[in-house]
Amino acid sequence: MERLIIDTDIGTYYDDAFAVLLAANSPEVRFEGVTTCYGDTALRAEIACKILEFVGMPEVPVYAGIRDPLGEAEALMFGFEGQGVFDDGRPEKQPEPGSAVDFLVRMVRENPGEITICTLGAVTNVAAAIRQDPTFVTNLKHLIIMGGVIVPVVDEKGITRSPVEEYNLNNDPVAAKIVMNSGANTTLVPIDVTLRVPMAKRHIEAMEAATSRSAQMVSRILAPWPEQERLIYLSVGIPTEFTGIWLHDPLTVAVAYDPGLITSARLHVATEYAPTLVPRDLLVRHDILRTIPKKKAPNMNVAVDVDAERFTQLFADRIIDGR
Ligand SMILES: [Ca+2]
Repeated sequence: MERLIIDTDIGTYYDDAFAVLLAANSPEVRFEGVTTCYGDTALRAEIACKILEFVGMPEVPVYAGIRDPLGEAEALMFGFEGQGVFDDGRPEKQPEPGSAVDFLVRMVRENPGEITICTLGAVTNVAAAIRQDPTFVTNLKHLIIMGGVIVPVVDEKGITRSPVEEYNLNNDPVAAKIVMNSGANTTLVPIDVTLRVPMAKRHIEAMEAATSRSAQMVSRILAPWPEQERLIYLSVGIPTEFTGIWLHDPLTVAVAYDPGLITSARLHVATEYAPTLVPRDLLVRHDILRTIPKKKAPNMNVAVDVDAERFTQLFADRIIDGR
């Protein structure tokens, strides 16, 4: 059993909620807790509470984490966080009192070599835990980070689908540097790999027709997304007829207990600001934190490929047949 904590910016995109639902429906996982990061972490914690309560797992503790990035960057909220989740009311379940960072530190210290943390947003909480406890890194079993870009994805029309910047790490570059340089047993699941796991239409339709509570929640959350995603793409200048429903965060959780889903390479990955040509902005930017492999002794496992068919089927099956 993988003893798992999910650290998440749940609410902004749909996939964090799907990742929590996947963990809740994975018998391989002992679900130890959820911590929230980035921006309105109290709202995010309430969203996590609602989802856990909805599927009958109110015993999983939820802690609101650090709101602001460690550097000077301000956290951004899109304004549609929680859409669909609260359709039938707010949860009775409340977040635990106390800080997410103290929870992470306590769990890892009291259970050396036992705890896996999946980060699905800015890594602010984990960076703070590393700073707070010098034994955190060695006591942590496994840190799995959804973040970064190793090989930018260019589609058949020549449009860069995964620019060289990636949302999670760029939302707190200071924390990203601390975590990536920490020496923790790390697996990086970069967005160029997670962009290979869109949900198939047949899977979406099967979930919409399913009756499990998890499938009902997935359908509720998903409802506004095809149009919302299109508008987001347009707002950053990427014209597209169809955007996928991406399972970035669920894949990251599944890797915790089924590492054979990905092909990984041992690489040294550094984070740095490097001058970056961003065609859509028609300028070179110097404020984008990049994840760049170096010819140095490897410091982490990096996902370089994924068995997309097996993973998307696993996800759909777990949601449809689950609680
Ligand atoms: Ca996320």
